Amino acid sequence: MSGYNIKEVKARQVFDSRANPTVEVDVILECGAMGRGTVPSGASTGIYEALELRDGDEKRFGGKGVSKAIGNIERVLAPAIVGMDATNQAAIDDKMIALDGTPGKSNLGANAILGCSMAVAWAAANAAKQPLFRYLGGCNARTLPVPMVQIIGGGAHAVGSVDIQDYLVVPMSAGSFAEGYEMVVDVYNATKKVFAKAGKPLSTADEGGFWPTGFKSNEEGLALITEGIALAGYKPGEDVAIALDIASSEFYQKDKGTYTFHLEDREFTREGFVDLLCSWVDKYPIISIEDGASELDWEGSVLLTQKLGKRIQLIGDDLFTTSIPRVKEGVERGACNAVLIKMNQIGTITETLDAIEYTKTVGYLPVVSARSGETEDCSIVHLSIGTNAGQLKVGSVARSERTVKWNEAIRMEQLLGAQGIYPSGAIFDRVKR
Ligand code: 2PG
Ligand code: MG
Repeated sequence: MSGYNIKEVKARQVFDSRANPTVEVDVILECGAMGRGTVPSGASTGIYEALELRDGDEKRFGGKGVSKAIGNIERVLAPAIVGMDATNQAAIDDKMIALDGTPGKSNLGANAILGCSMAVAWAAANAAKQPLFRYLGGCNARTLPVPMVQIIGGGAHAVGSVDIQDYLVVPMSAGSFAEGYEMVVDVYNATKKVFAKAGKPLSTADEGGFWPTGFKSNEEGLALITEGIALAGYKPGEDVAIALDIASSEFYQKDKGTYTFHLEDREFTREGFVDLLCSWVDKYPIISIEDGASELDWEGSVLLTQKLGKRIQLIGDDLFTTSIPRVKEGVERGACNAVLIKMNQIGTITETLDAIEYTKTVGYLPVVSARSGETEDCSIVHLSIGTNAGQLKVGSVARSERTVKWNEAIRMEQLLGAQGIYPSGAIFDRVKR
């Protein structure tokens, strides 16, 4: 399309919310429109994720520099995509994938490729004077996501605390995104009071949730949040429910096939760990569990799905890594009923859109997600609305790299007005049979 051809690609090193360097790319079109993509970074990364290229030079940023990735953009990717039509996202992404030539983007780096891919999408949307969600999804892209919000952060996001990574809440009875968000903000503030009453310091973990200091067990967090929901004036389970990201790959003992809670000095067999999670679902208002079994333990995921898959949402994150072949394998084996969608696990916008499409086709629920290391980029909000995904997980309601996403969803809900759709807690009916 005239004026939509890429004129210039500029890459730079910026920093994420954990003070690590990351890749940022600007794409400028012939018409003068500009798009920017800033790449996030995980801490509990799955072994099947596309490669995040880091310099490895311990003297700078402990090896986490991104100058190689930026060099790859400047030397290889930019010259190849300059001149291409920015509205042909799939052709641009295919070209970058081909230039890399490896299944895991380990040659040029998924961070280098994704930065370009995101910037191209924003540039095309800006040139078309459309919000990114509408550019990506067309005129029927209008589903606001149900927010999944972290209240307590543990695991790799609060090292040395509890073993479980995310204790989150989900509004169930809200009529709009804005109302649902208000409810989880109430719960966050009420849980703050519960923490203060229990004499717990109010420090924050990597994603803005409370750092679980002085916890004696992993279960303690469930009790505190349930209390917080009630203190905020909501009915636990009916108005606001709990979601967990166990991130169990982090404490799975591959050689023995066991799960270890280091905090409690307890080791579980696969069956024992599944039983523990089932007992929590019986006792607490839990609506969703992510990575309840390790990325290496298909049998654990299948067993958990047999026991809970008709009652609650079971998400595969490290298990699926936004990869269609892995989701396919999960469907064939009967593992989980939902897929966490992270752009940088796969490395391009096109592959992310394909993964969401595939997830829907097989009847699983897509849950678009941020990473623990984030920036002011809000592409994922548009990705969730643009694909009518229905759910968005962004960490907590504190810290600007999180609120930049939630606030964008509030704005987009206002922009959509009466045409916006908000699925509310009914979205979970699709996994209950
Ligand atoms: C996850 C994410 C977000 P990370 O595991 O789902 O909580 O964490 O980005 O560290 O993988
Ligand atoms: Mg996870």
